Amino acid sequence: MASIILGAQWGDEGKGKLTDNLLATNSFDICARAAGGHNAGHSIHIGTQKFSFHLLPSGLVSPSTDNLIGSGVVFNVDAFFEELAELDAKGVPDVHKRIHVSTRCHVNLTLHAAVDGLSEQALGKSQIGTTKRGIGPSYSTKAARDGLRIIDIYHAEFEIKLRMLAEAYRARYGEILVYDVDKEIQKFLGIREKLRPYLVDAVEYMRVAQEQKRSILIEGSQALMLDLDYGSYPFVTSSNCSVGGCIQGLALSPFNIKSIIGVVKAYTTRVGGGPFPTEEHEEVGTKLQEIGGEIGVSTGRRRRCGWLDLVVLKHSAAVNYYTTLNLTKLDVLDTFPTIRVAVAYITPDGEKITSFPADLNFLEKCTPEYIDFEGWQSSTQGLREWSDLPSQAQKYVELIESELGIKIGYIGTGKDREDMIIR
Ligand code: 2SA
Ligand code: GDP
Ligand code: MG
Repeated sequence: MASIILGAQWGDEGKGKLTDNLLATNSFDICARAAGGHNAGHSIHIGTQKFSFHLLPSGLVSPSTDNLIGSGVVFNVDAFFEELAELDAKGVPDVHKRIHVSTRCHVNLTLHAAVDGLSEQALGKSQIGTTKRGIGPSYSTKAARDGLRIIDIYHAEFEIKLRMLAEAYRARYGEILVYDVDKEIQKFLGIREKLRPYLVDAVEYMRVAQEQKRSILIEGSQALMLDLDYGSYPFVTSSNCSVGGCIQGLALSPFNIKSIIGVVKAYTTRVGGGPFPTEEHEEVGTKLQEIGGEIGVSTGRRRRCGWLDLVVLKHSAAVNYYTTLNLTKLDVLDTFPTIRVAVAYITPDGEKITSFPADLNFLEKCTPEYIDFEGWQSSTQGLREWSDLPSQAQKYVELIESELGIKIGYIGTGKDREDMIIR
């Protein structure tokens, strides 16, 4: 059976920490990534050790867990070997034996990253604010059927297809595209035998795993509001980071889903451009950013910060059907005298709406309606028991629970693996 961890807002809710916590407390057989690529940044703190996962599943920190990079992921070979080397250096056992990669993954090329940079430049002020890791162009070439899968690296056509792809982009961008196709071809020729031992037919891997009733933890990357179909398009990533993307990217039987855990930060952040109705530009935003340490794990960018938005969360729950939630970073709100929560948006006609509009021009004209919640103003840092939480903090948790109609089963009170209240 599978448990799925999904980001419920705009990412960086603390999916890595929950993955690690669940692996430590429930010992899953397999941890799998279904979509996205090395744009993800999942942080894990175990005592004094810190890990940042980008392409690899966080399950590698758990010595008894097997790990899969599923077919829906776009695969960067340099990131793969760099991250494995980092884990080796940190003394994590048997990482090379415990990671498997689907041969159906599309290859994320240096070419894609170069194109990502140029297409962002061309957008000027309306930039998406991508991680510039070539994720969008990788999924574009995949959808256009020009892409190269890992399995293609082992065939002579790889070189021909890569040259064709490079020529097509050269025709579009001309000399401003800085890219050496020969160098990339040589890199793949040099690395393909090194990569071979990690490759699997992931359809067969998942079929057998499910037939044998192995326990699977799926680590979502990015988040629902960055989902290609249901996020704040076009300010999204190019994969389906919703529950559907997990089924698709891993050939997971929907009948084997045991739980879908939505990870919700106690306030809201987003990195990159795009709408953010509850964003705080002044003192509150800065305070959340500083106390929350809101810095991008992959790019080092400052994250934009604001209050919790229940309209976003209701939209998120309506797509992902969370069975339970993990509210994270509650401790970051400890010193705020007043905590605001958006419960609706007011349209230009004065109408109240509680669903997230598809039309971003219309959304821009809406203003959030808040309730002001009295803060608890005492430390929740590192608390592990529900009964130890100040009663106002309990009420904050219960408010979110009752508004969404979903149980909050896990509450994060610090960055360490153990800083978690389980209810
Ligand atoms: P991309 O690179 O094409 O996927 O970017 C498109 C949008 O998706 C956002 N995005 C992210 N948002 C939050 N966290 C992500 N991972 C890193 C982290 C990000 C970082 O954990 O901090 O280090 O900056 C992530 N990856 C993609 C991105 O900001 C664009 O809005
Ligand atoms: P992910 O992409 O969803 O895995 O999240 P990131 O790792 O990008 O960002 C979450 C940040 O918050 C990381 O620095 C975590 O160590 C930290 N974090 C996670 N949960 C908590 C929590 O409950 N409290 C605090 N203070 N930090 C947390
Ligand atoms: Mg992150």
